[in-house]
Amino acid sequence: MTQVERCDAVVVGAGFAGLYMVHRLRALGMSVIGFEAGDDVGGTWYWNRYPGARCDAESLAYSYSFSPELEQEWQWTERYATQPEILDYARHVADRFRLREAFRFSRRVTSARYGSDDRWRVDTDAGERVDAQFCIMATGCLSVPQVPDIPGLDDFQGERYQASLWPHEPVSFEGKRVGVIGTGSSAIQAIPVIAETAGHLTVFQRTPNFSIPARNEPLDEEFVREFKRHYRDHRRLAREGKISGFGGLEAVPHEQAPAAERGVELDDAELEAILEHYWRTGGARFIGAIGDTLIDEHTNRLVAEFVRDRIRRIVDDPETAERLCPHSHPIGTKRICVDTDYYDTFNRDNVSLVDVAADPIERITATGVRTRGGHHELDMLILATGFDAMTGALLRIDIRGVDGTRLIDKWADGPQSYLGLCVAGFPNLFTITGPGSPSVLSNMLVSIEQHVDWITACIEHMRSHRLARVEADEDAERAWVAHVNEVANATLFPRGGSWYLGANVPGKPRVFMPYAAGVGPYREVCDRVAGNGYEGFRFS
Ligand code: N01
Repeated sequence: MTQVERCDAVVVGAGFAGLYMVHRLRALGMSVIGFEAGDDVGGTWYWNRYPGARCDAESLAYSYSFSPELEQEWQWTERYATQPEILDYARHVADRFRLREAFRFSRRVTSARYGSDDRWRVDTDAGERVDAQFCIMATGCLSVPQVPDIPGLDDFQGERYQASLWPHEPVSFEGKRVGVIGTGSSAIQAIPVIAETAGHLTVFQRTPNFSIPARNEPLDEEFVREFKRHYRDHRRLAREGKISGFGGLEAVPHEQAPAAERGVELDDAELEAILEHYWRTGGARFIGAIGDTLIDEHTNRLVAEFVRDRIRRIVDDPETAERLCPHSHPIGTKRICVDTDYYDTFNRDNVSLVDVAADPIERITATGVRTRGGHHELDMLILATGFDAMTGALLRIDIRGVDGTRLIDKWADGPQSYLGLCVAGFPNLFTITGPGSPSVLSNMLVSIEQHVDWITACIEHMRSHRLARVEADEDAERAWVAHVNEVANATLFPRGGSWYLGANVPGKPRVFMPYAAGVGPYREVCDRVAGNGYEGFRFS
C-alpha cells in the first residue's frame, strides 16, 4: 500500500513561481513538499535550452523583487539574459534561500484529488502520495510542448529535437543540413545561431511573425549601479503597470508612457519618427509605442506596415522578404517576437525559406521533409512548434475537486477561473498565473510575485481565522470569466489566431485565456477582493 505523507501544502513545479511560493509558505512556518519533473530548479529556463534562447524581458526587470539584498547582489551581464544565466540565477535563488530541500526532483504529479476531509491527495509517477491542506499549481504557462501531427514524424532517421526539450549535451550543427519547423519566438531566436555553423538551414514557415530587434548589449557597470540605486522605484512602477511597453518587460531608463496615445492623431512623419525610435532602441516595448496599437485597427495597420517596410529593407531578395512579411494577424495579437539578426539571416547563402502555407508539408521521410513542391534532404530536424499553453500543464494532471468533478470536464469549453487564482468546485487549490490573470501578457516575474503574495495572504487569513477551506464562488467565477472575455473583445487580441486563444492546438476550445487589462488594474481588483473580506470566495 502507498504510504501517505502529510504536510500543509504541496507546490507543483520548481520554476520561478514554485520557488517563491515555497519561500513564502515556509516563512509562515508551514510544512511544504514540492514536486518538479526536471532534475533541477528553473522551470521553463531548465527545459528551453535551444541555441540562442534568452529572455525577451530585460534582465534587470525579469528578476525577483522580494529580496532587496538579492537584487543588489546578483549581477546580470546583458540587457537580455541568456538561458544559462537565467538558470544560474534560479539555482542561486534556490541555494540562497535553501529552497531545494523542499523539492523532490524528477517527479511528475499525476493526480490531485480533493477529499471530504477538505484535504488534497497528490500522487506522483514515483509512487508517492501526499496529503495536504493546500495544493498550489506552479506548473507554468508554456511548459507542455506541442508536437505537430505531421505524418511520418517518427520515420526521420537523422537527429531530431524539440526546441523546448533541448538536450543538456552540446548539439553541433557544423556542416549539417538542418531543418527548422516553426517561426515563433523560439525559432526566431534559434535560427540566426544555427545558421552560423550549419551547412545549410531550411526554415519551414507556415505563418510569418512580426519580430522586433532586441538590440541586446552587455550591461554597462555604471548604468547598473545607478539603476540599482533606484531599483525599488522601478519595481513599484512595474507592479503598478506603469512601465510602458508590454506589461512591464522593460528596465529603465525608458519612457513610462506611450509616445502617443492614438495613431490617428499622428501625421506620417510623426508616426515614422516614433516607430523608428522604438525600432532603434529595440525590444517588445515597440508594441506599446503608440497607446492604441492593440485596440485600433487603423493604428495597428500603420504599425504593422512599418515593420513590413523594415523587413523589406533588411532582406535582400524581394521574394523572400515578401514571404517573411506577416499579413495574417494584427501586429501584437500573436506574441511579438524579439530577435537578434533574424531577418538578416535570410541574406545568408546557406539559409532558405520554405513557405509551407503555399507549399504544404506532406510528410516527414527518413531523410527529410517532403512538401508538395519537392523533398528537402536533412541531417537534423528541429521542431519549434510551440506549447499547449496556459491550460496544458494543469489538464495533464488528473485534478478532481468536490464530488470527484474533473477539471478537464469543467474546462471542456475553455478555462473557468476566478481571478486566474482559484476554480469553483476545487477548494484549497491555487493556480499561479492561471488563465484569467495577466500572466503571459505581462512580465511573468511581476505576475508570479503578485499571485504568490496574494495566495500567501489568503492562507495567512485562513490560518489566523482557523478556516479549513476556501473556494471560489460560482457566480463570482462566471462574472470574472465574462469580464476577461469582455476586456479581450475590446482589443484586437482575439483576431490573432494565437496560442493565447488555444488556436495552435487542434481541438482546443478557442477562448482568450489571459486577462488583457494589465497588471496594474488587475492588482487593484485582487487587492480589493482581499480587502473586502475575500469577496467572491467562501470559507469554512
Ligand atoms: O511557439 P509558437 P514558440 N507545420 O507557438 C509553427 C514564449 N517564448 O515556442 O503560426 C508547420 O509561438 C507555428 O505556425 P503557425 C513566448 O511567449 C518566449 O516559438 O501555427 N508549422 C509557429 O510558427 C512565445 O510566444 C521566449 O502557422 C507549425 C510555430 O510552429 C511562446 O513562448 C522565447 C506546425 C510555433 O510558434 C511560444 O513560442 C521562446 C505544423 N504542423 C518562447 N505546428 C523569450 O522569452 C506549429 N507550427 C524570448
